[in-house]
Amino acid sequence: MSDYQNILVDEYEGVVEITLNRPDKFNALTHGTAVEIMKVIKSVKRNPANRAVLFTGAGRGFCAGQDLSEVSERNDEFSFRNHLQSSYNPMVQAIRSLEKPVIGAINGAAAGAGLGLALSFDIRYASEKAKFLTAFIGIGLAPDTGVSYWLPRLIGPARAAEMLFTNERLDARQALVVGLVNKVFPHDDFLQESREFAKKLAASPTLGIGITKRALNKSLGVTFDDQLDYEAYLQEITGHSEDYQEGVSAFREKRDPQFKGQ
Ligand code: LHQ
Repeated sequence: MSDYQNILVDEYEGVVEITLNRPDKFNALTHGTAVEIMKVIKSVKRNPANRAVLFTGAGRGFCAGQDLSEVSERNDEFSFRNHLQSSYNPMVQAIRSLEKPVIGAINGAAAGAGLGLALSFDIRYASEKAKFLTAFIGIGLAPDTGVSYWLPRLIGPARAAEMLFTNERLDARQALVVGLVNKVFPHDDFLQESREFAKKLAASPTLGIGITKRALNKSLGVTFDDQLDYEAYLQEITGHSEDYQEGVSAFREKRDPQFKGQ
């Protein structure tokens, strides 16, 4: 997985690390970046050796959203709808539906569609230098890239409205308090902490995590009773997995389990 123009891709111990790599533009998004991210996610989906994904950004920013130097060059025929439906929507859909853990190591500002990208991850670790802003209203836009879906679910509708209406910036500590990020670390430590966490997840029962992700995704739009049925259906899958056999054997034999992800 090399030869990308907008991202760097590294692999270690079951983890695929994707670094947004346009640091002079705070890793602002383009169609090309979205296409490259989708290619990597597709490849991760197919490769059983890839058992976790870690996203981060090069330089001072995580991702400043749409590259505004790119859109300003477009003419009146430019369709926002088509752009979103061909770029950022399938990108965050691919991440969300990937049945493997996706972690964000948020190094700096996450804004606009870059916030949407960050919110599509399962878990976010942040540097003390991270900051979070919706940015859309700052240029007269409404939210896109899933921000109006995840933000109220993560921080509540009134807090989401405040961030969206006012373009308020949350620093990493504030983001932790409201539930936008899972953990905050000093900047010098946060990437290593995020990598260790990704490696730990990559050595976990990947099938079980994938099915868990499927259950969590489903829970966002169904009743309690329907979710109970869905859980029972899904447990039929994990209950016949190799990792379940290994987990129970290891428990009985009082040893650490060796999960293969199957
Ligand atoms: C940038 C950007 C950027 C290019 C910083 N583009 N260069 C979807 C579909 C179609 C169209 C429109 O939009 C969308 C969805 C969206 O994502 S809308 C939201 C677009 N994003 C923004 O409005 C965010 C704009 N940026 C900012 O608010 C700030 O730059 C943040 C808060 C990200 C960082 O602030 P600072 O730490 O003060 O850094 P800075 O402002 O000095 O920026 C650093 C450099 O990055 C600077 O370049 P320069 O050459 O002057 O050093 C910026 O021009 C560049 N940059 N965002 N989106």
